[in-house]
Amino acid sequence: MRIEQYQIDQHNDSLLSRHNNHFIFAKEQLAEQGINADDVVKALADFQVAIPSWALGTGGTRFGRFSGVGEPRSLEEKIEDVGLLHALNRSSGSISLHIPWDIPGQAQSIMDLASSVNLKFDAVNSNTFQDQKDQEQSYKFGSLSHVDPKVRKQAVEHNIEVIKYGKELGSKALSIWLSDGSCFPGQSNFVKSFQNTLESLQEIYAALPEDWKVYVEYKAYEPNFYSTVIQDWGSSLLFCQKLGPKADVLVDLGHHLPNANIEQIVATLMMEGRLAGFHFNDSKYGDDDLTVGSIRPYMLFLIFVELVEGMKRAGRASDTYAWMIDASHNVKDPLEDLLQSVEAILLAYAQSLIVDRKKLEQARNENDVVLAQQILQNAFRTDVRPLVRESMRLAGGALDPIALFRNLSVRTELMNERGGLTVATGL
Ligand SMILES: [Mn+2]
Repeated sequence: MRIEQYQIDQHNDSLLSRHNNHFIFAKEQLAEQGINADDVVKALADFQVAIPSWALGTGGTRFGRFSGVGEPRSLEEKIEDVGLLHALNRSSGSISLHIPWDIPGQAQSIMDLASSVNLKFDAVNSNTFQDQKDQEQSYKFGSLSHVDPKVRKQAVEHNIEVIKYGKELGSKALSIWLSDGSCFPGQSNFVKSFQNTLESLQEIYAALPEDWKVYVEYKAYEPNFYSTVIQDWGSSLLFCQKLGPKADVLVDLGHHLPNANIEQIVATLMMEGRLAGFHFNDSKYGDDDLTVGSIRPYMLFLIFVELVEGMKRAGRASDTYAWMIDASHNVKDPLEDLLQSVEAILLAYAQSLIVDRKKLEQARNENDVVLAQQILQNAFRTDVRPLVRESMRLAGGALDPIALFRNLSVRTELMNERGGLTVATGL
């Protein structure tokens, strides 16, 4: 299924006068504070969030999985789905593949299909957290950190193969999340695990093409519950520093211990020039992988405050970082959920762009704690939804993507095309 531009235009026409009123009001409000709303709208249009191939189907839990209908059955259908999202919001212009769940058969035809719906290929993700059919060595007790060099070799070769697939599609980065660790005290030697992992990563690093990066993602716990080899940003940074300039740290919002100050982690990584990008999601307890902004929107905003400041300081544009949604759950239509997530990201970004940084710095220098807090909260409490809508509209997207998704009965169409009993590949 494709969404045609005239369908989006018709939808926008029906909402335009109401939207214009809201936008003009927001614009005037911001102008009173010396902020040009059009600059914010422009920045929003440039902010693209990659969609991972594994978020297009209904996720599961340890206890069960309730499949949705019309889920993508192949890589081609996953590309089609992300194409639908991007047509609606113009902010989801790339897809991140997971190997071996999404091995591209014919690279050229996959690339043609992607460019026909205006998509690029984001980072490619390797998988050594589960065994594949007919795999010689098992990852039950680890992969890149394994005590047996044969297992490590297999895991290294897998990552190099993932780079090969990514190269064919024009990706520029390999993303590694390692589930290696131990479940019980005594099970593994922390130092040897680290050293084995470093050696394995060095071999992968050596296979990176000239203009590629490797993103090293950390996670505090799960699936291992006693120790994880790359457990926190410090470990991740240490690996990256030992590997070299092509390695940067990837922050996944759900991969921290409870109450971690993630915005401070972001600030530190950006100060060191080692932030690769972000995996956005939200959580109440652990790695819940819920819709971005659904639980802690203020934290998301505070993270964006640091991201914007870090980008400014480094003189880097937003498209030089890797922004991706990494979420998966059981109870929503995955495409509607992704539209909500992208919107939440853009809202937090817009709010962080309207923070009065000069005044904030002044308040900090004068130890005016009340004013500093107020400056941030003023921005957070500003309704920036009209700005996000305006940016989507100007880029050719819909003023209300979820409403249009429903009006066009996209899911029913997909069910008619693909059937009711589909299960997205890899999940
Ligand atoms: Mn992640």
